[in-house]
Amino acid sequence: MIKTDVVDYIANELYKAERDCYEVDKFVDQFPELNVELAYKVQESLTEKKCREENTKISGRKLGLTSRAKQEMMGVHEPSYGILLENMQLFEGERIRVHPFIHAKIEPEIAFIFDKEVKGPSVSVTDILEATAYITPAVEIIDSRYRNFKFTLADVIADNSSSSRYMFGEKFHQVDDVDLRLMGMVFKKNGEVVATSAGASVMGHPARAVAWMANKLIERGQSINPGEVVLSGALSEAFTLTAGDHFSVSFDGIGALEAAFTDKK
Ligand code: OOG
Ligand code: MG
Repeated sequence: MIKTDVVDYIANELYKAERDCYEVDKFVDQFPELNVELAYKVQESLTEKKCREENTKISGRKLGLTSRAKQEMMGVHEPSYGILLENMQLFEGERIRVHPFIHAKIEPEIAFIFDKEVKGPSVSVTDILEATAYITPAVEIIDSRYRNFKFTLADVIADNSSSSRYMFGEKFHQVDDVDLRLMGMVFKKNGEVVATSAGASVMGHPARAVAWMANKLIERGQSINPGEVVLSGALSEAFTLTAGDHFSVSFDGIGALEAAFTDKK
């Protein structure tokens, strides 16, 4: 197959796996040419297909594998990024149906909401903080399309960094109100503390992860746009979720967010 065919083939396989809720084998074995660069092309093709088929549009971006906890859990030691679409957003208070998921997990994150454009290639932590309108607690539901949630860096990038759904708090906070590095985090599952962390778990400073992404995006001619939301990447490992589960993430100084799951249709 020629390269553009490989890109479209993989994008299509991943699209169908998500739509029809089944696992696929990772693609690096079948396509040894699948490197990081080609994988971002697959991600773009997949995004275009979803926007077209699902009549939705880009609402922001997400970082992945930005904390040691996540890198060790997944055995992938470099960060990645992905796209968030409008139809992936969930709102606090709604019960989240588990039916569309293959084998979803949930993770605690920080959402940055931008009111200015951020364009690489020399974006710093300060640039990110200056362009941020608000920060707020967030959770991401990830749902790798790969068998047993196992992948290489290129595979996970092609699969839009495992993204599935996201939710962020409706109470917004100024970045100056907190020290993002020292900001403590407590993650609870069904009332029990399952993880604790602090902002610095994400690349030393959560805004550093966002700056890293902005500097990568420009290689593809892209930037963070005003109005977009960016998820920092999880501050702890991710947790399996099933119907009936209830999760809460609380951050020092910026409040909490809750997510409850149901098997009701
Ligand atoms: C890849 C996506 C990781 C995060 O926050 O670290 C991610 C995965 O673990 O499936 O979203
Ligand atoms: Mg995540």
